[in-house]
Amino acid sequence: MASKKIFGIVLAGGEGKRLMPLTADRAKPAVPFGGGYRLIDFALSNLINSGLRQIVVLTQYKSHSLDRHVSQTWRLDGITSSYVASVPAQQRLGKRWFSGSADAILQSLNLLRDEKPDIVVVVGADHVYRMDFAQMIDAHIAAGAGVTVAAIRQPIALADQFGVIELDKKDPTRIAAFHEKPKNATGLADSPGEVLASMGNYIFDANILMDAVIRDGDNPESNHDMGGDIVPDFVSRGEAAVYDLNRNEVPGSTERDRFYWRDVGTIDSFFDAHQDLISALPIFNLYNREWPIFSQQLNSPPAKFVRDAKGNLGTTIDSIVSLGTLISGGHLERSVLGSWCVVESGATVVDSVVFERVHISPNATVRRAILDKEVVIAEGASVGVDPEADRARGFTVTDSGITVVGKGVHVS
Ligand code: ADQ
Repeated sequence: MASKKIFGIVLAGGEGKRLMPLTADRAKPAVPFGGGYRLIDFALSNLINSGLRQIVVLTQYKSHSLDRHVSQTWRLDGITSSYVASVPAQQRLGKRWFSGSADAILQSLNLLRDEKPDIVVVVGADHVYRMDFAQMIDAHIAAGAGVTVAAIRQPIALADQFGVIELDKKDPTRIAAFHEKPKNATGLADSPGEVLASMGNYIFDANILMDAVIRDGDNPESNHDMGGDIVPDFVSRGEAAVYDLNRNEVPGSTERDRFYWRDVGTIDSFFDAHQDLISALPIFNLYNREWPIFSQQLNSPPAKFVRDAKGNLGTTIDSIVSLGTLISGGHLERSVLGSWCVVESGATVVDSVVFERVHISPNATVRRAILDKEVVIAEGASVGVDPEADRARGFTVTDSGITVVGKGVHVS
């Protein structure tokens, strides 16, 4: 990889409908995660830690908070040619927005023509994981394929959310068939309960990618989607290689989180991924200093845990608490709290994900809930205790019983 010029494209225009109401007025890659992060920070940290220094983030849907986050947080050194730039849809090819992820690249070809890279790394922005793309680039160069697709084994029950890869029997480094979100997937020969899923991360030689999206743009039958159209086209010509995440070695990874990768596209998977962060032996370790996950550096005081005014103790266990948050005589358990929250005397927050600037008043109860930013829970009120009552109040409640309270709502 050393002698090649590498360019990164982060596809960040997805709407994230299944994460509503968390995506009611922010793009999915801008959804807060793990207290102080946004989802896009994982993809960007991986690219930066892999040595990439020219990265664009293609945005479209409700991109204001995403643009602000990228421009405020991802400022690389101004005296080099390093950058992470957020590029909004600009209608460069007529009066239309991006009609799919491949169209987003087609409409941004000026960026590739300006930079003239040898290799382009195209990644999604919605996943929690660690990955060294330098190793994947080396594998791509060695394979000599048109595209290399990153892959990981996933439970067959999730096959309809992913591109499912069938390997060539003679040459298992090549992809023989690719089914985008199949209804009836076949399990792997050595593990019938699993499929090999595309991670939505691709490596292309730059000129091959440019030709592919231009050809795709001329095809009236195409949906202009990387996974649905571009990758299958390479596969049909025998030009797609696979890179299994289990070949990737990330410094500082633990046995538990070495191959961790989660698509947090639904409320349940978003909630579960938070639970993966908070146990004493986390399934995903945020404390790996050799492969840091970067995010916004808040100019805020540390979190503080105090007795309430009457001297009642609060307790906090198996939780993550972000800067600026104050726990005063409340009880916090198996929860993730964002910055500048307050949990008051006698309040209980258990199995929950709380975004920034949320106020939980005395004697309130929050259980199995996700509270978006600036939610206020009134004194003695409860959320997540009675799913039917929560639905009746207009909150989203998943089949598994997670209640989601949208931004700024006052719960009494
Ligand atoms: P999905 O994530 O369902 O599947 P898609 O909705 O196209 O596919 O999103 C892929 C990425 O592109 C996301 O990061 C999204 O934000 C972004 N994106 C979507 N539409 C966009 C647009 N118009 N402009 C810019 N960015 C856009 C994909 C692959 C599957 C693979 C899964 C892995 O298609 O094959 O298995 O990712 O999660």
